[in-house]
Amino acid sequence: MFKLPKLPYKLDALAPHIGADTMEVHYKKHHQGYTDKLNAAIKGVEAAKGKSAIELISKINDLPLEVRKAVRNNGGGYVNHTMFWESMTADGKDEPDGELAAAITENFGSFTAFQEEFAAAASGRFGSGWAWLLMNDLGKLAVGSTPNQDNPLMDISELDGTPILGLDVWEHAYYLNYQNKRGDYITAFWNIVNWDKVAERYTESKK
Ligand code: MN3
Repeated sequence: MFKLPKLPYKLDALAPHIGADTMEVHYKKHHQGYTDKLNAAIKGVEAAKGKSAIELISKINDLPLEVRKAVRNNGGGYVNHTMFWESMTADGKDEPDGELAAAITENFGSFTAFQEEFAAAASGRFGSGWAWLLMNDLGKLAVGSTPNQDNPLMDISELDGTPILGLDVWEHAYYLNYQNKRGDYITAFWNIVNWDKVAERYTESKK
């Protein structure tokens, strides 16, 4: 059984960029909902036994046909949100440093150019989904987006790689703070990125 992971800060910690009212619903209702529905979907499924959530979503095609859609949506939701909460902090750095900063400059030209590309992926996703900074299969940093709760780790995802930073662009992630202005939410996100955590994932993705 999967459990709702503990939030690494208080519900109001990310305000004013993401308010406590948004966090309350997003974490306690949406993330809890994905958790509960993932558990319900894999109950009694032999192929899912003993697997981590990441293992499950990485090999959705290994699961029985009748549970694949539920694991794609809710396993994806479970993993994506767990990663999302960890990717934010109230007292992070303005920009990445060290090896990650160097890799971003090498791949995108500059940190600003990376931010523009990431924002374009986030605002260009029609409907609900996620924007990602990921390590692709060629060992290069790349930006992209996925629909719904798809994650680049999924065997059935249109975008392949190891995600190191994700931004939830479902309306439930920003509507109370920004209404229809997704662009303002994306801009505010840069104030609360946990670059140390992203750097840790970057290092891990190179192994
Ligand atoms: Mn969400």
